[in-house]
Amino acid sequence: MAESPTDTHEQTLDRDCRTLSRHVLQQLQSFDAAAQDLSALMNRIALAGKLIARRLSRAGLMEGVLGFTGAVNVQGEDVKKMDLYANEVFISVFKQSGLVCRLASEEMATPYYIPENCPIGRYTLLYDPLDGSSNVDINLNVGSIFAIRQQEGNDLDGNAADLLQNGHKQIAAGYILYGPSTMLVYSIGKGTHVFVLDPSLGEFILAIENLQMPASGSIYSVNEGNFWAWDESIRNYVRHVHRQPGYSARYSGALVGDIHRILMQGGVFLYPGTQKNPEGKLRLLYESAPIAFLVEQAGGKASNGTQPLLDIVPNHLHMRTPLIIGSQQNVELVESFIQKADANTTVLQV
Ligand code: FDP
Repeated sequence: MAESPTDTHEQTLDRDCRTLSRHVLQQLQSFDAAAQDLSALMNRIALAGKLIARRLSRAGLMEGVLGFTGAVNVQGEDVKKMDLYANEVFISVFKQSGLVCRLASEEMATPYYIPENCPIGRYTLLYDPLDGSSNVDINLNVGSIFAIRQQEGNDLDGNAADLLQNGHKQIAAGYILYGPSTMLVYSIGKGTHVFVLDPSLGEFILAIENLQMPASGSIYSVNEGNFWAWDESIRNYVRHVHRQPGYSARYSGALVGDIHRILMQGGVFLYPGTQKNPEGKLRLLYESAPIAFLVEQAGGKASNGTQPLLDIVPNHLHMRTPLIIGSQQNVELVESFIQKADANTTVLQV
């Protein structure tokens, strides 16, 4: 961050030392082994973010970085070379760390086990290595999303069944936004905090502590290309918004970018179900639950339209869910349209 003329040396130094790993320890107010582990875990995630940011910043200059690999992932989506790279980066930074026994990612059908970590690594990292990858070839913002969960039991059959639990079980969650600057936003259940990568130091430095998002906002963020595939209740909500003065549509095609705007400025992001995909597109464990954790810690709200998002228990690792998330009042307004439609359906059925 730029030094202002009034900054004393001490202030500048103090600011430059507000690093991510130190912040985690301060939040936990402890230096015990569990606190050190969580701090080290966040530090590794930050390293993954720096490696991915570095590659993205030079992607247009290097051979073999952009475009598709030709493979299709477990989600049925074409894999980009950067998806693959980002996925491998997270695995590499956690090898020999002693911290994480398993990594579960949107890009892998089953979790990746790191046997040398397993006797002691009691955490699991869940992640979307490169969110919004349709933006990657055109140099627009993309992100990485992560959550940390405690491993329960020894997972001897390798099914990772203990991961099928609600979002309140997340110990930490966050995202890295690769934009004009690289930002890391995280929560360990003690508020939501924003860090900016200072490239001259190679460190994420605290920029906003205890971010509180506005209770309402004028942004609505949704892919309106799906308008005729949505349920009538969502169409009615969007018709309502069109008639209100002051709303603005903003949709970048990368969840992390759209959520970052809403966290900062308020409003609502929606990815509802469609006729073809009633559960929508976003993955509960790797995308929706971590983002919901952050947004709720910043005073916002997240739901699938009828149920708090963090209460949903997945029935398989790659489960998808509709997502309505953002400022509390905006989310409640969308929910009221869904409830109205549900009530009408019940009356018709009676
Ligand atoms: P992408 O498939 O490009 O990785 O994670 C899914 C996601 O992007 C989100 O980042 C984004 O909000 C959404 O899909 C965009 O989907 P649509 O193109 O269907 O709007």
